[in-house]
Formats: sequence, C-alpha cells, structure tokens
Amino acid sequence: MSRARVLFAGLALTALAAPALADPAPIPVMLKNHQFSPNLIKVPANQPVVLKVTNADPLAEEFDSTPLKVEKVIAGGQTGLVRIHPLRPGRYSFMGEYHSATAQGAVVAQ
Ligand SMILES: [Cu+2]
Repeated sequence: MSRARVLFAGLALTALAAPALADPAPIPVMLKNHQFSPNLIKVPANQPVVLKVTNADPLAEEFDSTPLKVEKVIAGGQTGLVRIHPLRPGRYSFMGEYHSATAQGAVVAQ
C-alpha cells in the first residue's frame, strides 16, 4: 500500500469505531397507561446515556425534563430515543408533559 492508502485505511477504521463509543446501549423504558416503567432509572454517572422509550399508549406523549435538558415527543405506539448528556451523580426528574399527573419518573446517576 502507498503511504496515502495506509493513512486512508486508518481513517476509515476510526470512522467505524466512533459511533460505537458515542452511542451507548439504549436502556428500555416503557410508557403505558401514562406511567413510566421503570420510573426510577439508574444510569452510570459521567457518561452519555440513551433511553429507548416505547410509548404503548395510543396518545402522543412528550418526554420532558428541565434538569436533563430534554424534550422529545413520541407518537402513540412509537418508540423514540432520548439522548442524555453525561451526568454528575444525582437525581434528575422527568415527566410525560401531556399526562404529568401520572407520568412521572427520575434518572438516578451514580
Ligand atoms: Cu415540554
């Protein structure tokens, strides 16, 4: 291989490896009868986290959290990925904004 080809091969490998680091395994969360399950989600601190939220209700819901700086609408019967930036240890509440009387939960980073 020429020097240029070796360099290109190295870059290609880097590009393939990067998404695995940036995209952690999603944590499944179910929303049914306007309640999250689990409603207490333990995650590792200081690293990015992805929640895979399945809305099993027929109505849309908005996963909303001011402390997590997240807002995501998930249509009825659909699944959405909620990406959370690395967190310091602590408790971060979230809710389903459209049904907040019952749709409440928290992420606990530790
Ligand atoms: Cu909102």
